[in-house]
Amino acid sequence: GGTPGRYLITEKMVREWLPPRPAWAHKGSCGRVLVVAGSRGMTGAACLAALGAARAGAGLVTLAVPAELQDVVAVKLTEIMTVGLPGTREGTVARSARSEILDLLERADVLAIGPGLSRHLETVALVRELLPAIRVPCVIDADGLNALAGDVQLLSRISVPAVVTPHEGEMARLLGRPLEEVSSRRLAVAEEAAAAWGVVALLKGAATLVACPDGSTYINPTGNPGMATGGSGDVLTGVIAGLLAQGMSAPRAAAAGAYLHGLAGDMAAREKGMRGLLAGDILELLPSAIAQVE
Ligand code: NPW
Ligand code: AMP
Ligand code: MG
Repeated sequence: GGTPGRYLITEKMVREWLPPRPAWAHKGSCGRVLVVAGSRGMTGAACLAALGAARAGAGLVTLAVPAELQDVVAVKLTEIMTVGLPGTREGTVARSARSEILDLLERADVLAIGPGLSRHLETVALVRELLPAIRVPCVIDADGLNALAGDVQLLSRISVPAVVTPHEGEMARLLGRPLEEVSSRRLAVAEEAAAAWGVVALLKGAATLVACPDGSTYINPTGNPGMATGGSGDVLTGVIAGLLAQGMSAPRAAAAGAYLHGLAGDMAAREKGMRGLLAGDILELLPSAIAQVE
């Protein structure tokens, strides 16, 4: 109860929100994540998102990529299952992958979609046709969001809890507004988006904002400029999906995900320095970040 407000995310909050891992847990009970991501040239984004979900504690993670890329990602990923989807000549997910993805979602608890998908017209059509049909909570990022630019009302038609994770450039594209407007009005932009679309709107950057449809907003204190490196957002997408899969609500999964991702980035920066930090280092330190909070 109470009126919604603005809150700094604290370690104590995240500790209280993290779902217990009962002694009788098994991989099926810890949540199954389906990641739809990647295209020729952007397989890394897909791998980082899938591993982010696994590192956040999801029981089972399946990565679906264009079929021509399945072997590539399978070689890189030991713990993640992989699926090949119908692809285009350009190596992106084809429009005709919709029914196969919906079939895969029958055996998943959460969908994460977008990292590295590209802005190919067929892939854009796929995303637009898929989202209104999904029946599990989802995280939409990167090219999954770019696909909605010009038809952002599609977000209001999603009938399940959803988290969108734009950086400022993606938010500007989604809204069809200048980048400067987003950068100078971050809080208002995130809060208006959450209210208008009925989704959790996580606006990335220094002090990531997590605006919720009920009007409350969480502000993340963790993270550092070393995280301004390719792939770090793709890891975050996976982390939030992994937390959703373990039964957290969309606002809490987004806020705790931002906090833990930033804390792992801070630990990585302490170890390696900010300049040489890689997205993979954030992944590697996620378990330590979670252990510190728990
Ligand atoms: P500029 O350049 O500063 O004028 P894009 P992307 C603007 C995949 N990746 N943070 C910026 O303006 C992703 O998953 C694959 C960031 C520019 O116009 C996506 O699918 C990797 N940008 C795809 O690449 C590793 C900001 O926004 C635009 C900004 C494209 O994603 C890398 C950049 O956005 C990457 O994750 C801000 N705070 N503020 C892989 N290894 O496979 C303004 N901008 O064009 O959507 O590019 O984010 O790289
Ligand atoms: P993306 O642009 O999608 O790769 O996402 C970048 C990730 O790194 C987001 O989680 C950002 O919040 C984080 N990040 C980037 N730059 C900074 C910064 N200067 N301070 C804190 N976090 C940052
Ligand atoms: Mg990104």
